[in-house]
Amino acid sequence: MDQQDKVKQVVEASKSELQARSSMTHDSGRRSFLRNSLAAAGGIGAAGAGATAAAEALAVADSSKKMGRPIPPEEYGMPSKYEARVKRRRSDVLVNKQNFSDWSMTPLHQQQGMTTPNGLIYERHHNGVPDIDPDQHALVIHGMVRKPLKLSMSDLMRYPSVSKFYFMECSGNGLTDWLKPASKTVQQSHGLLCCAQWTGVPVSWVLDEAGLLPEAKWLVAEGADGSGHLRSIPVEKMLDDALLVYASNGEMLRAENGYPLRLFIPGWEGNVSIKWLRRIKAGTEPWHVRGETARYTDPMPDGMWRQFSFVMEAKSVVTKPSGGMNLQRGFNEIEGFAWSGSGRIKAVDVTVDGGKTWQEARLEEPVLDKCLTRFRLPWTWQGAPAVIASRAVDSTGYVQPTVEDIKKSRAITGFVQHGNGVFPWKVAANGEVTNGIG
Ligand SMILES: Nc1nc2c(c(=O)[nH]1)N[C@H]1C(S)=C(S)[C@@H](COP(=O)(O)O)O[C@H]1N2
Ligand SMILES: [Mo]
Repeated sequence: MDQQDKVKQVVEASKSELQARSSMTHDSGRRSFLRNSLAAAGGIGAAGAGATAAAEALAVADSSKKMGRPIPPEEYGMPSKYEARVKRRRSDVLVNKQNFSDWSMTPLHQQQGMTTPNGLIYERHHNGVPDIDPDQHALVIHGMVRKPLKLSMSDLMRYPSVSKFYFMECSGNGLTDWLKPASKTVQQSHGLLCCAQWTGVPVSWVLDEAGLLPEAKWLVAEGADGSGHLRSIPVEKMLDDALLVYASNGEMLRAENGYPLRLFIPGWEGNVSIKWLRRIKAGTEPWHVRGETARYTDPMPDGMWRQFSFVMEAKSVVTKPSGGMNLQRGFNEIEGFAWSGSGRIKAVDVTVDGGKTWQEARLEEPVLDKCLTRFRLPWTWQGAPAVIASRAVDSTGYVQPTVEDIKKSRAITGFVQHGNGVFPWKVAANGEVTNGIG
């Protein structure tokens, strides 16, 4: 028997095994759903290619006929050159005249799994990325404490550490797409969002050492960048779960994410997670800095502006299919992310008919507190126009609102913060997927 015949034999054998398996009756619900919808759709793999084409595909590959690239003495591994299109991108909706106060977005539709690779974590800087030598950097704890502290990076790294998975979202995420479509892709509409495993020292340990006075009710944290970005944070939250973070996803922070040290405030708007952290001062009142008066405030219907809207409330978005994709008829898995700054994701409902009917999606483990949670729903698209959206419910019972719901309690004027409305994607009969807001 020559090579070709052997290959054909293997292909035939695996085909009949597949047939036998698909006629088994004890399949789980999900498997049989997949089997039925794949059968209805004529399968996914090289539809109708047949044994000859399959056998050709199994001929000895060119890559098997030569030596591979050897391991260099040392290197930092990079993604395959074929993945070069996976990049974070600056907004093309709001084009800045300068790029010091700017942002870039995470390609959520290309993120696999739960964590965002370090090179794809969105960026938001008020004055560019400073270059900070960790050997020169120090964190000062002062104000209403018994013993002010000055901690070098090596001091901080002598503390025991903790590693936690959390999402981080900019309160401006989605600000261009409140009322009418502006963004073409989910990267641009929702990409001021990431999830990582953050490593560092609980703020409470350091405050304990400094001897925080009982009268201290607020702390202000300041960055060492050109914007001198600072925010006031209540003591309660700082003692609860705030972290002094020096690493993400197993390595030291990237310069753009706060190297060598950032504050990390789980579940709260990204702008309180001060990067390039240089000091924390304790006092009795918030400081009412520019970022708490002129910025990061929300207009209310009575003409007043709400301050200190810290929590990122439950939100979700479908990432597949999403804007810019072309849907193929037959089996498709609807996929997306849900997250809540108030706790865990309890459920995600998905609609394919613009909200007339909803189906509960499957949540992928692990489902963690204040963390991105992936949801999935198998779907067969028959070719009719569809409007797809998701709606998250969190462990407090809070249900992700529609933009119409939000309008009842907030004044929606131009670019507002904290937009967590249900977000639709439109699927046209030709499979084109576009932004369906408004
Ligand atoms: N020092 C400093 N900290 C900062 C900022 C900044 O400009 N300077 N931007 C804030 C904002 S608005 C957000 S959303 C997050 C973004 O963090 P990232 O760039 O690591 O994604 O950092 C926050 N911390
Ligand atoms: Mo932000």
